[in-house]
Amino acid sequence: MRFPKKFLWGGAVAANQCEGAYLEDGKLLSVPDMLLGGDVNTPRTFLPREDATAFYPSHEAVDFYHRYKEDIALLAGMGFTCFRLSINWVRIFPNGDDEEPNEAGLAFYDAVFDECAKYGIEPVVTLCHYEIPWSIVTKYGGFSNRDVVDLFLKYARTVMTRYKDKVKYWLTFNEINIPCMHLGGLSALYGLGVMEEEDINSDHRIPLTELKVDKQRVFEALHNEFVASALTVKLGHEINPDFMIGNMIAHETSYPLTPDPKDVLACLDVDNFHNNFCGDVQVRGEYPAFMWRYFRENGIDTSFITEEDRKILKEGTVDMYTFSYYMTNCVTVHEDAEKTAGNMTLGAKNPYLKASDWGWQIDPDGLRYTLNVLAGRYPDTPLMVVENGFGAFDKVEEDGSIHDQYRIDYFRGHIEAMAEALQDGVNLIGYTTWGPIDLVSAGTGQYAKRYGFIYVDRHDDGTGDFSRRKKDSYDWYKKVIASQGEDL
Ligand code: BGP
Repeated sequence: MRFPKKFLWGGAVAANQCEGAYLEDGKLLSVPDMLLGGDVNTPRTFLPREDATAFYPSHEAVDFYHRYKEDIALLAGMGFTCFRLSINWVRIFPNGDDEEPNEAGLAFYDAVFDECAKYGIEPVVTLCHYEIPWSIVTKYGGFSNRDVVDLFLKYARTVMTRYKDKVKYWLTFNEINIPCMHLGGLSALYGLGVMEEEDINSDHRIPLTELKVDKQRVFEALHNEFVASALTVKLGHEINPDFMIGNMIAHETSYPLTPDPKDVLACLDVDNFHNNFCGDVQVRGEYPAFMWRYFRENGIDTSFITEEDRKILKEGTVDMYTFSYYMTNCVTVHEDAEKTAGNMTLGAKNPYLKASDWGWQIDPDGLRYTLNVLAGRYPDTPLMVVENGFGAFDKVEEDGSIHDQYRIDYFRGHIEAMAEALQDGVNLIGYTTWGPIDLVSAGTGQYAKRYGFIYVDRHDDGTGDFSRRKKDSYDWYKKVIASQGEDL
């Protein structure tokens, strides 16, 4: 058998990208609800005040909120043994600081988890997949305010207690390292809920790439998230010692573009700053040495990293390292190198790789490499790939079929790479593809960038009836799961 018997097979979504129902049953606004959709070349835009005529993709998304039964049945049809989804913090604490949780929100996730249980699907729950309550941004200044750590813990305690017998796998913050990959506004706002007053109160649309951001504040906010994550791990184990609680890193694997030692060193720096910084804090429980150098050289005042917090980080290390993997990038000091569009950042173009329509370079071998590197760095920590997928324009044929061979090819390569990594001895416990059902893209806000095995009839011009249909990749993934990765 190529994959272990207990290997978790499934897919991953985020509440803000699939649920819709953005003001139903007591829910209030979260960060993504304030963002307009962009297109292939235009990033999402922040709009300070709601505009009824504007298109906010998360407001309806793909209507999972009302269609979760149909959707989970479709996922079960592929043989999923796990399903990664996030709890939308604002459904539970609509203002972020409410005294009591919102029962309607809690009841919704009870129903979702019960539906999963019906099919023997293990939920893998992200506590915060960019869904920071909007009032936490405006009233508290996001995670740069230490009080928000307590608000998050109250939320974590509420849901972990409520679902302690329904959910075993938990992830604290989605892609906690994105503020390091891109020190600009999108990641500070998405990841940390940090935005300057002036931008919050502006009266015009602001492209996310243009949001102002103060570096010192970003590192303080990120530190508070580390502390919140570590305290959540501790708390979770008190609630149920069987919980497996992980971090979640947007793993940006990089290669030096040339054998120039300067490129090799530049690549080392990128790897350390983008990946290993957050990984080390959450797996090893301490800030790595290279970060102290970075802080020193960049004039960051580190007095916010107190002795007490360092103890908390040590006591709250994660049970598993989970990560997203879509592409790889090259790093070079040579300025004439051709650039490519990375997930959140710009890298140099790898001449050996093809790219998606969004410029994401496809690299299955890089996944085997990444898994081996991570297993070497964190030998005692199980790994899980919790996002991997191919965003593409899909075409519905006249007879309703969708021939997404490119997606099958992408997954085949990456599953092959995981099988190889298992042979290498890597402790890999599961795999969830990104967006098993089409949803709204996080980076562009588009419906057109589709990831699913299941197509959703919904488009960026607001048309479509939300109906679902299977793509060719649906039966293919079903076969892969049924054969434990044997039949690719
Ligand atoms: C990751 C996010 C997801 C998801 C994915 C694909 O960064 O965790 O939320 O959206 O990327 O990105 P995009 O939607 O921009 O194609």
